[in-house]
Amino acid sequence: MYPPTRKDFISLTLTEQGSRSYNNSKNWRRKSCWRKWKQLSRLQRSLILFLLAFLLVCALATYPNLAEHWRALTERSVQEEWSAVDIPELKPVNPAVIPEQERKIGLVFPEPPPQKPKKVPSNKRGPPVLQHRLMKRENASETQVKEREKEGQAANGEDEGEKSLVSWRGAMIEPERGTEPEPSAKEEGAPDPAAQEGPAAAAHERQKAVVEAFQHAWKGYKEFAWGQDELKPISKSYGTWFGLGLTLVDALDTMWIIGLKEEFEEAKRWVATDLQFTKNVDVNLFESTIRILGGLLSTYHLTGEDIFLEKAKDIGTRLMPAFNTPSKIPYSDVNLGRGTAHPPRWTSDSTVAEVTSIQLEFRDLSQTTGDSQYQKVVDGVMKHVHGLAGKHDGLVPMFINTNNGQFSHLGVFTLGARADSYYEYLLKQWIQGGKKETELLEDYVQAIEGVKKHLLRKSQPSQLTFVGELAHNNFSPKMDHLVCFLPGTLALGAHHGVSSEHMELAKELMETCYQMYAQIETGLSPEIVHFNLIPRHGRDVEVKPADRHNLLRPETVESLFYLYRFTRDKKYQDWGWEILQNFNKYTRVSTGGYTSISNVRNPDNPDPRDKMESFFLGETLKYFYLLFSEDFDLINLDKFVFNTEAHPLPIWTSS
Ligand code: DMJ
Repeated sequence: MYPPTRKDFISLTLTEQGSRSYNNSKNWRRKSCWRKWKQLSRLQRSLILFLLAFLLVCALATYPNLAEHWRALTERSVQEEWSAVDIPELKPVNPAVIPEQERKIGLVFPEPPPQKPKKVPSNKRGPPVLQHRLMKRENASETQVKEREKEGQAANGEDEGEKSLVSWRGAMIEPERGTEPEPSAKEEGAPDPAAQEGPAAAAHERQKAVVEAFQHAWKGYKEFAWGQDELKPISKSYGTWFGLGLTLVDALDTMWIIGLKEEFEEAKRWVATDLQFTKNVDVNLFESTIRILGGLLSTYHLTGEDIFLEKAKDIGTRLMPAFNTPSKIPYSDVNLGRGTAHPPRWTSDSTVAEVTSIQLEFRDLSQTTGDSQYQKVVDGVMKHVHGLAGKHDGLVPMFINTNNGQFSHLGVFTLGARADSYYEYLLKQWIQGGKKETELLEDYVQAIEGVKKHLLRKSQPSQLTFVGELAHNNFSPKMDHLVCFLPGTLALGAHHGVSSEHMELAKELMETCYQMYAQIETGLSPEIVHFNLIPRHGRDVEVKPADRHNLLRPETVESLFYLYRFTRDKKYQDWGWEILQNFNKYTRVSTGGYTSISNVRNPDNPDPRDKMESFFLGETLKYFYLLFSEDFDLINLDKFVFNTEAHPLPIWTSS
């Protein structure tokens, strides 16, 4: 709200006469100065002239500092304006924020030193592919350690080229860390690294930017939320959901994959000593399965370190009471310490996506431990759902009753919240199990046919293919950002031989998901969009006020990763790069961490929400890193399948 306009003001009218007398007085002042100058002695005049000349020489000699100082002063005042309206500091780091001055003077950060080969420690286990991966990662880590040492020097002012802070839209910007200065965003006319140094080099630079982003996020977590569930980066505090160090556990395998060995080791120590599942605490079965159980299992498979399997087995066993229901469809909540489970207070329903997206993890736990009880309960759920009435050409409702085992709230179909990962896990279980469980594949293929028949439409004016929703036969052009997992899943299915048509649909939907970012003012997607169906009216993507938030979700980046892996079309990397830059512009908090925001449509005030979801480290940054990787063996998609929280689990080679 603007304050009411004040009406009391003074009016000044300069008449002809008035303006003439103003000119006269100016002339008079000039003449009187000259008279005074003439009245001075020669010595006095010489002294004054010498002094002026001296000041001029000093000013010229210190010109850059003065300019810098002046710029800092003016920009600080912009920043103060921001703090006056209570906007927290956001610190971009990507190309778009390289200080103009540094770009002009051609500040170049030194290249990383050549890597020294390092021996694989003998205590690491796992299949040869993992050992090979381990070796590569350790070599990379060494390079990164050296880079970090250099960064340390730079931070201590030992690097000559470093400049102190400048600001951008009220955000404090520090000198670049760990990456060479990147060019600015394209619209600002800066060159693209791809054009300068070739595609491979560009991808490498982009990966370094992801590692830097992770380190920045981790810095905030470590400082203000260590061992807690979620960082609140603005208030420099933390949020508690389950009290199980959710962010730390979710991020373990990301650190391993991107080569942050020191950070990984420190987190591992926390897992070994502080991660206890004996607490009297209610946890959500689905969330704790995909994030904690999935995170621990994948870290075990990547590292071969027993502590992760021990912890996985502990939590897996403690989650088992959820399946003690009349229908064997699990309750949503489990008390880990007490060994009791219950549905939400207001209903005996569970969410369909939740009860059908815990299978990869429980099945893997059985395969890895040799104890079949975990697989048995989740396979039972899938068998039951396979035979249920109430589906619509393979599409499932969003709720299922834990007493009678029937779908409830019939007639509403979405690929978004509450149903999304049901479809994802049909395909992925089939892949995980070595493509033998044909019922899973049949259900998946039928469901995609259902999507095509009932939910696909084209938007206006750009003819973007999107997935809407169906409520009692009424179509709604609403699409959650969550649905953007679908292009990646379709591409994965096509890669595994499901149907080449699926790849074509994947490409179309990928374009749509990208446009959900590109058509928005901040370049970041809202949580939900509504597509325009009316010709010659407005733009493709509409956003309702309640849907303008962005929670740092991964789905679009995830799909970009799959699409790049399978097509090798660089445009998917470029799209991802744009998105990463926009996360850095609008969600990065200077003191550490990234925050979800409330308004993607307002670049001047995206309205930070003060929460960094654990999936930002578990998924979003991991998929960014993999998207920019040219090493297609890094989490080989013929050997691993990602759970819905981006934790890679091995595909079974025999069963
Ligand atoms: C994650 O926890 C998982 O990807 C889940 O499947 C959906 N929601 C979040 C990310 O958006």
